[in-house]
Amino acid sequence: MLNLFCIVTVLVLFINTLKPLVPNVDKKLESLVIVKVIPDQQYPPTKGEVWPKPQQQIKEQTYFKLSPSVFKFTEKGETCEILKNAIERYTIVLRDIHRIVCRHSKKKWKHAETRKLDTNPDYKGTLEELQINLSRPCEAYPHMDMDENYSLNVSAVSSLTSDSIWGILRGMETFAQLFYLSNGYKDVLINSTQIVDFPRYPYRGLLIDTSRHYLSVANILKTLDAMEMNKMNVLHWHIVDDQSFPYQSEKFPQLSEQGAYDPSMVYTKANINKIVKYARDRGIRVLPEFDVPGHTKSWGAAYPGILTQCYESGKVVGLGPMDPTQNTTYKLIRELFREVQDLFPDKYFHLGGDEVAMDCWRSNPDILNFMARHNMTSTSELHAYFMTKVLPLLGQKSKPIVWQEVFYDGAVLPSDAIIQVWKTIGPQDMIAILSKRHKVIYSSSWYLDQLSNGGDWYNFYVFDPRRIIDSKSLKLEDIVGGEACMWGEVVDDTNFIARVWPRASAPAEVLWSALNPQYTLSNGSEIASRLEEHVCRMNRRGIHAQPANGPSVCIGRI
Ligand code: CP6
Repeated sequence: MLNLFCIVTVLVLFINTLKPLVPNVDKKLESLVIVKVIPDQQYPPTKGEVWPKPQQQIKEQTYFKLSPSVFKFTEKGETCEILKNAIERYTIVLRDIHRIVCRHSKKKWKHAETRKLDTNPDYKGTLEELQINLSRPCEAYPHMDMDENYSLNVSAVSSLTSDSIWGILRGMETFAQLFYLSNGYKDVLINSTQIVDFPRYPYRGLLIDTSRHYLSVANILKTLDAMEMNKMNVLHWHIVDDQSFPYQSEKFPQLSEQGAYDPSMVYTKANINKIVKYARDRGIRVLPEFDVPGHTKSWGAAYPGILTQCYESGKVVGLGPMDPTQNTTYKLIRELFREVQDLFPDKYFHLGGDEVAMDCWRSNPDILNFMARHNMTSTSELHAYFMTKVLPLLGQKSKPIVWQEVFYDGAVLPSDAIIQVWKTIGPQDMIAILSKRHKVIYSSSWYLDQLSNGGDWYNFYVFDPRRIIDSKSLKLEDIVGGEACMWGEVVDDTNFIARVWPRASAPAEVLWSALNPQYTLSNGSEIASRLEEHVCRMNRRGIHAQPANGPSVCIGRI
């Protein structure tokens, strides 16, 4: 009896010691548990781990050596220009990894190291081939419902299989990430591996803002390279805003002539075509945003008449949001959007609708008069009126995406309109929108313009938008994904890439990979170590991502 009592007591005491390891949190807020990664600590990089982590992966001890003169990609199924371009690209990636080896092999201890590798029982020889089995013809452009599933089997003759070119692209990136440097940077190795992989969310976006600061075309292309490495698939291009109008319109050339920062700081039709094609080759959609009616001051450089005059003590003091009472406003929007729709093949068009300076509307006697004539009692109703008139201007060619204010102010939204949530970290806005059967893109947790101390990626890793909603009646698949937002106030060509990467890699993994069952100290450091490798890998491919954690070294940066 006493014995049993002792056992129970010891058991209870033991369970109590376990408790602090398993944080006791409200089910709904479970995903807000902070990943405990200590800033400034050193995390040893992993070797050949994939970011974002594949859904299912078996990795064996046996491995092969890469020799670029032996290895080849072979097309066994359908092929197309996108695939041919990808093979060319990844051939260069593998050659560049191998160049690091060539530099180190000149050192005099080369032979001893090589002998050691060749006699290791786990060493299975040289990697010969990756067979690419694409079973269906390529699609012309990536889209919301694109299939990104693939399976990958690495052995001497490896194979990559997918029904879709987009799955093949994701699998080729995974394949490239499985290689690692070994034996004192003298060999490039890859382990026998089987992977079955697919994304958790269909929409995995990055917002860039080219109005607050101009970003060069080269930097945007570099961003697309980085997105491909992180399996992100939507570049949300917030192209114009209050500060500048860099979009060069053929129908309305004055918009950028008057509204761009400089005649050189514009995006021409040729620039945009190049960006769209470069993105398509990487399975990335380019979603244009022309934010209306707020954030539009730069339109007024050429067309002051479409903006509202703001009053103070009876005097006009400046220009505010678009003037919803003028027919010319809607005419210009319609004509401009037609042109933009022809340039961007994506089926979606972002209309903005955020942060309208309604105090300016309220200060203007003509606006107040218009509201009175239309029985409107608040400027939110005027915002709804404006958006309700603008939404149909898109016609059949594109479906709208809008910021959450458009939903809350009560615009008449088509059922296929997607709402982007940015204001609250937590489920309440998503629940309100899902209840009205709209799809949602979540971005509140992923404001890359907000800095915290050191490598702050773990602040972005803590939140899964579907996980916090605790309701059986809502359709969680309607949360189509999320977006990391790099607002441009304090980033330009000098710091953009390093500010975004690897911080955006955190939402990229949350949106791709299987739900992380429990964020604890131990797997927090597992994530940190994988990210450490990923940052070095990005640098080796010419993306100058900033350090992820603490002190570290990356050999082979280009
Ligand atoms: N610009 C535009 C911005 C922001 C938004 N729209 C913004 C607001 C608050 C924060 C960060 C960015 N700079 N056009 C809101 C979607 Cl914290």
